[in-house]
Amino acid sequence: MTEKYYVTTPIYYVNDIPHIGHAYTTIAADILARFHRLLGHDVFFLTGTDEHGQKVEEAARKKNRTPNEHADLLVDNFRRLWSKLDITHSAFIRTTDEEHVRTVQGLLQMLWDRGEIEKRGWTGWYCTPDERFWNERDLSQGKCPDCGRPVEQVEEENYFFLMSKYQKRLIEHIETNPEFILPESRRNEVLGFLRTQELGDLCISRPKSRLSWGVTIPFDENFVTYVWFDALLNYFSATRYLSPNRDRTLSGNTAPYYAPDGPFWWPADNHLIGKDILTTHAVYWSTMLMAMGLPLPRNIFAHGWWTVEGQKMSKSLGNVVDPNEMVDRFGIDAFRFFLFREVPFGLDGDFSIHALIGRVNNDLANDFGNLASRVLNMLSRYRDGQVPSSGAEGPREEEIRRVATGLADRMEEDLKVLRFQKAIEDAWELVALCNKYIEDTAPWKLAKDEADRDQLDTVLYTSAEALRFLCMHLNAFLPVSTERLWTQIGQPGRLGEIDLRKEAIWGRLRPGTMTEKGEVLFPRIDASVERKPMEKQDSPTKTPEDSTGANLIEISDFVRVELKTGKVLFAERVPKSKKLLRIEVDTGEKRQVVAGIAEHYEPEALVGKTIVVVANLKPAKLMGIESQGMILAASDPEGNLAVLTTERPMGPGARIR
Ligand code: ME8
Repeated sequence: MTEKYYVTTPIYYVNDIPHIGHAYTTIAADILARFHRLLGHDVFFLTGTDEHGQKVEEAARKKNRTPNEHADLLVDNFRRLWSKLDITHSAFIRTTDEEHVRTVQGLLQMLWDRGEIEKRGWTGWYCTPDERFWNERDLSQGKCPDCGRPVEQVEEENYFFLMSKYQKRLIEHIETNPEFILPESRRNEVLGFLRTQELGDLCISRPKSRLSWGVTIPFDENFVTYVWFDALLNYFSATRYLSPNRDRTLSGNTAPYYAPDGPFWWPADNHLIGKDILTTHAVYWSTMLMAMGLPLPRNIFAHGWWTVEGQKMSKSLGNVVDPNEMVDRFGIDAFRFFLFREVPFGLDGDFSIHALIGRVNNDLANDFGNLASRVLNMLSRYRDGQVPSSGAEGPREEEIRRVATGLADRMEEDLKVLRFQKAIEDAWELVALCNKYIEDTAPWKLAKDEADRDQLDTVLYTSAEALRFLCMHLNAFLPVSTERLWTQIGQPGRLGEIDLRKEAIWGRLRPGTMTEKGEVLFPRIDASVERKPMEKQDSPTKTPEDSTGANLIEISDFVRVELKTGKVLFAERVPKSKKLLRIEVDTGEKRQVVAGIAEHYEPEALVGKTIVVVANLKPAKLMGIESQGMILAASDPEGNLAVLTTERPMGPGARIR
């Protein structure tokens, strides 16, 4: 029987505009899905959107839409992005799907009938943005312990899933299944929490008087289901109506949606999530499955978070990385490759255009791309594009063959525990080996002497066969360029559809195969003409090449300058100076600044104004007076000068970006 492989991403809040974080998890799942398909496994790759709950309800209300209309409009942001990134998901689930809603209700009814759910009165605290309840003791200085935002007190009757009784079993499961939660640091984190704190029961309902946008509780229509309880069930419900129906037992399945024996696809092999939602998956979801009598997933992997040039990504900072833009500028493969080559999966990473360009130019253009174009050029020049039969092989060729044929096993081992970076490095060992091989054997010299014809054939065959191996093994990471290279080296059909185990046999490259030089696989990016990162485009038609490239700084250079608003408290002329004023200013803290504006401003005229101060300038002495910062002013060629102020009243100490 064919091995099955079921991988999931979180279902993303439909409200969000997709960003690099969403793309990261989804591309990770795509790499795994593609790799498993090449290994001949039956793959179910699920992604989708989380559409119920307060956030969607509120956002829809603000736009004068029903929550349904709102979700229908926004879901396409995700669908379009996945198509643009060439994501190969098998299904896209929406929690508003009728089948999902029925599954949730079926399972709730089953848990209620089994006594796994209880109704209780409850007083506690609620964090609206996080949609989570907290007990008094959970709060951190009276605020939400997770996000730090204010919480509101609530008193109401609700339904509770009796999660606490599974605490011991969950600890045992994590202890006996070392790969259940990865990476290990996250596993230890969950274990630490479970061993030291008492697990409470989980409130899984919301009264409709407070929230109506959700799945109605089947045994009490005054309540809807807590959005997380509904959302987590997607991983199971999808197997009932969205999975590839690969065997008859599934397509002919008439069992009720909540049938506890589970279909072929359950349990999932990898639930990929960000570290922010580990507790909901490792604890809520696992105990829910225990109560339902379903097996637990093989693995939950919590990856790290991306910051952008050292800063948290946020709308207010305007530094949100839009994957659409990255693909437009650099292409699918460069973006994918950077994300998984740069940072080990599981750790936090920092995104910058500078680093991305570095990776593309070094690893893709210099290493892999250069190897490909060298080999194709030599085949064209010395053998009219035809792959020759290999001559005698020596130790060098044997080494390449050994590394190439061991690659599938090594990469499979790496990807079992989601070591994407290591898998890429494994393939790069072959890239580096081949580049060195070409340097050492110098085919351009061999080509000069007919007596070396056999040896040249060996070098050409070995390098071309190695390219074929690289295409196959890197396809999951670089789907677009390897597919192209596959055609360039004369291979028939689609690379993405091969059976890796059958094809990864050394010598299957047929002598006589016609190759074509084609275009450069990974053109180098000229960093000097690339736009400043995260810079907003002035007009949609403006291209990076429009910029002169002169005098550009990176955003990372700019953000090092701390600009703040400052309220002028006092100003006076500096004795014996025509130009300088000493100004006392409140920038959140009091400081003095010496500024060369005395010819343009009377000191009194400045008092009370809100000006702009460079707040992190090293102090310097001017005419013996220490200046703790600098005031921004505009000056023109006519010699006019105007101190910058804010367009609207602002308090002192506000950050300027
Ligand atoms: O939490 N770096 O949805 P969500 C890396 N609907 N990954 C990031 C990231 C960042 N800066 N920001 C977000 C939800 N992510 C729930 C999930 S599942 C049953 C319900 C990624 O839209 C990461 O995968 O907030 C994270 O877990 C996910 O986006 C959260 O997406």
